[in-house]
Amino acid sequence: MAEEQVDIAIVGAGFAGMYMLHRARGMGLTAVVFETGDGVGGTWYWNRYPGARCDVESMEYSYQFDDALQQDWSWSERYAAQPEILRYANHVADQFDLKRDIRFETKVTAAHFDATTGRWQVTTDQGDTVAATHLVMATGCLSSANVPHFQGLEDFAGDWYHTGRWPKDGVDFTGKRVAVIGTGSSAIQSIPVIARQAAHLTVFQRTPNYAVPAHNHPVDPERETWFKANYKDLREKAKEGRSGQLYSVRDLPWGSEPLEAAEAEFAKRWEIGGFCYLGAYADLLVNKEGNEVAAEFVRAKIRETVNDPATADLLCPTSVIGCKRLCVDIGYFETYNRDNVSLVDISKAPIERLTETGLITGGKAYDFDAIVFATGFDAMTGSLNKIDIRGRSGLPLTEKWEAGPRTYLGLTTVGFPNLFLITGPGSPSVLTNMLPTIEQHVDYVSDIIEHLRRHGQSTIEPEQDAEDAWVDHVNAIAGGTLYPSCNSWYLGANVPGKPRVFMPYPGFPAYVKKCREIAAAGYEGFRLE
Ligand code: NA7
Repeated sequence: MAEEQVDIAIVGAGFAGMYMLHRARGMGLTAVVFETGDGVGGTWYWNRYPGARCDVESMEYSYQFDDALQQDWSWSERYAAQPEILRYANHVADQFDLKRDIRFETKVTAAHFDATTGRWQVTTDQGDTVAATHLVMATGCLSSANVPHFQGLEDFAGDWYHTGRWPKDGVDFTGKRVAVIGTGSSAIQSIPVIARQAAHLTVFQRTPNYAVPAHNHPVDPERETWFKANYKDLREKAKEGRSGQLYSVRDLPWGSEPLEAAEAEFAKRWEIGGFCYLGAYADLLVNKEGNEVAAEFVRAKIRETVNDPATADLLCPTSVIGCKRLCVDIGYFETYNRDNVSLVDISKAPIERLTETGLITGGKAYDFDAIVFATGFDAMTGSLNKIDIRGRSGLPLTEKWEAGPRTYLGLTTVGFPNLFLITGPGSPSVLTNMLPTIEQHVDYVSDIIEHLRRHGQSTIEPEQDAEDAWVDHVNAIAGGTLYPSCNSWYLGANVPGKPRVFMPYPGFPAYVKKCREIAAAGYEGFRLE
């Protein structure tokens, strides 16, 4: 049988893979998408845990490439819940007839660059072998679940779940003794919901996290009408924001107002809810003193909310606020006032092992019917590293990235021609609203492919100097902020043994400008052949 040939092989049918497929078709190219799940949606397909919700406002968390699409779709809440986002992903897939080119329940196991044909040989666990001119990794930043290797996990007789691999049919915790391990965003969203169902919920906390209220509510029809009438301008304005969102970030640096004014500003933003809290001053992620005042304001709110002072103390984070992604919560801290919820501090005595009936920490045994691992992801590189990707001369990507990911623009990497990483390490990605970021990357890749075709060229690969300079540039920017001061997944610090490298690029507008300049200069820093 003749080998299957396509112009573009795309890995992943989340928002990035779906849009890449749509653009490929628009350019008259053949494309195939491989997707492990049995449906579209990527992160929103897998993260079905109770309370899962986007922390970017729904009116902004959507595609903008098609005006009819954005006019047609209506969001029901300020912050959309996972089922609604998954419905949206399916709506887009159906509207643009995407599913016929997506191979579901098909995992890409290897992708090797064949220097003789100049093509990528892609193989899957379903026996596909496809030769593709371009390989687009739309594998997502938070898609490789991090289940810690707890000793004794296989002995546990109850049920266990990871928030990022939640069963499709849901889980009924009614009458059950449940443990949640972790207090990141997934835990902070799921704990209030699980607590309302379970007989008892015990939360095991290694590090407390900052959370600001979502003040979630149904979308006001008048606001929706206004938003849709002004979508074009609003989308453009959002792109001027450092995270590609509309929330207000004042130009003022910390210290430009008296302390009372600063506190009033934090209070005002707390009432608005969401990420705008950190926009009170332009430099809150640079200025330690300002950051500490912003942090202390949140701690005071925690102490005001949580009745038991010892529990409140444990819930108060001490790190820099915003150093880990700020959580946006609905009734999280209040949940600790319930009689059926307890908090166990494991910062000094980690979980020793799991047992048949539960787990042991600090020499004490706890019994459960179910355990929820809200332990996060091997972020940004995890899903790439799970695939046997080999570039020129058979170089494995894992080997090249042994000391941390190295890319040019977070999009390409030396030695791997025509390999494109959508929202890869070294691009703004997780520090932004993912939807516009994805569109910017997919459009950029599409422009590159068009450029190659127009000029009769077949491959693009970054120059070593350009890649080295980019890596240094990202490190220098991150190094000038407070981001590297805590053990976040941005740094890979949550996965034992992972190299500590700050992976996302802070600053969406500067990044987009740089991409444009590079393109205008004939793709400066790239070798086109
Ligand atoms: P996060 O934010 O990485 O949170 C994971 C949590 O799990 C965090 O509290 C971790 O504590 C904890 N954790 C991880 N491993 C362990 C072990 N071995 N023992 C105890 N506790 C552990 O993941 P989320 O899924 O909540 O959120 C990821 C992103 O998704 C979020 O930022 C949003 O953008 C959406 P630690 O802080 O490492 O001490």
